[in-house]
Amino acid sequence: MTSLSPENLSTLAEQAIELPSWAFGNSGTRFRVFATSGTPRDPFEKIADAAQVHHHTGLAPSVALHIPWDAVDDYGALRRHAEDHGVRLGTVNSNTFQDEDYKFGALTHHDARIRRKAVDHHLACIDIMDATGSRDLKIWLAEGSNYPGQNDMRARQDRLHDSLQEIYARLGDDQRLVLEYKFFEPAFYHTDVPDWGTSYVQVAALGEKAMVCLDTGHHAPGTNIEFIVMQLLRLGRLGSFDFNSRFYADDDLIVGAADPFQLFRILVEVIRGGGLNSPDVAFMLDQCHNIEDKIPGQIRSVLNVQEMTARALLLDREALSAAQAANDVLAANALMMDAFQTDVRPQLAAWREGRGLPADPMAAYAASGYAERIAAERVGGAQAGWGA
Ligand code: PSV
Ligand code: MN
Repeated sequence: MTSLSPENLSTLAEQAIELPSWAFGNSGTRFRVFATSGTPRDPFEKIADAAQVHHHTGLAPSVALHIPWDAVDDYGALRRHAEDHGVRLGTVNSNTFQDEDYKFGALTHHDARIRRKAVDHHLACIDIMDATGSRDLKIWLAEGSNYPGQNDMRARQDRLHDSLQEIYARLGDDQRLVLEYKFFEPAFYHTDVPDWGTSYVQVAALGEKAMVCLDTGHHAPGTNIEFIVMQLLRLGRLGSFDFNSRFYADDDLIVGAADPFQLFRILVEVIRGGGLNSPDVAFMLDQCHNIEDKIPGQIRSVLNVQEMTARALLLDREALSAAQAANDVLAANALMMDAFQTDVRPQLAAWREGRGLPADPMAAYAASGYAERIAAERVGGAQAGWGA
């Protein structure tokens, strides 16, 4: 059986996956949000929970914030709190989808007052990034229309460009803007940033510090996502991943759970394009845990990414190039499948132990007593939820 080389293992040792603060709050569907005992009541408790994931896996050294869900009076204190827990604050996500004013758009709105408010929100997010030491501002827009004729789609692209330009101009030298696309929802007829091409066109018009964010859940069924990964890496504009799984729409399920082979294929292209452990490409999760426990859900997620990265590293690229050059279709495909079908879990468990981490992070967390402790301690107050 093929095994991971020392070089593969040192690559894996560098891997870092950012966690979303909102994964630790309650979430659900439009039918029901189920509360869980021990759910954080504020951003400080969310970060303490995220630190548990890093503690047991060594894979998740940073936590993304969502503003205003994670708004606090003192961001310096939040930063120190994260550092005290062995993690740091990462990407700041803006939010222009939960305010009455944004019913018909935010950065694209035809009303200059509303556009101003939306741009100002992003400038305030950059102020927060200055205080938290965050590098990336992630923008996902809930903008579009439901009915043909409702909007002037062309004018909205122009206004989007103007708004983004103003936000971009405020970025510091070491800061970036990543623009996320999504093909539908909450608008259903047209979406202002529906696909990687539109996101690419918009960020390319801004400058080098603007990149595309690829959320794996934001494509139509059957989309070849690894092709998009290849193309964005080729263009030097793949800024970040929001990893998750989908069966139907934007399900936000555990990455690698629905289709591990797709995750493997994506990671093969990431490695091929030089995007693994590259400062240009941030690995993040964008998930919610509606029915499963949240901290173990996040532990499972980062382990899934690690396992599929390990399998992708096993791909014999020299043999693959030779098979491709010889038009040996079946040999080329067999090489992909050999790597994908290799169970790396025993080797990763032993390697983890050798680095002072638990062989089985899921079991280690379960045995730690943390879940029982937060359930007992976090009594009273309002539990955080997706949207608060
Ligand atoms: C909404 O679709 C969404 O899931 C986007 O993917 C964002 O990244 C996330 O919410 C947080 O705003
Ligand atoms: Mn996302």
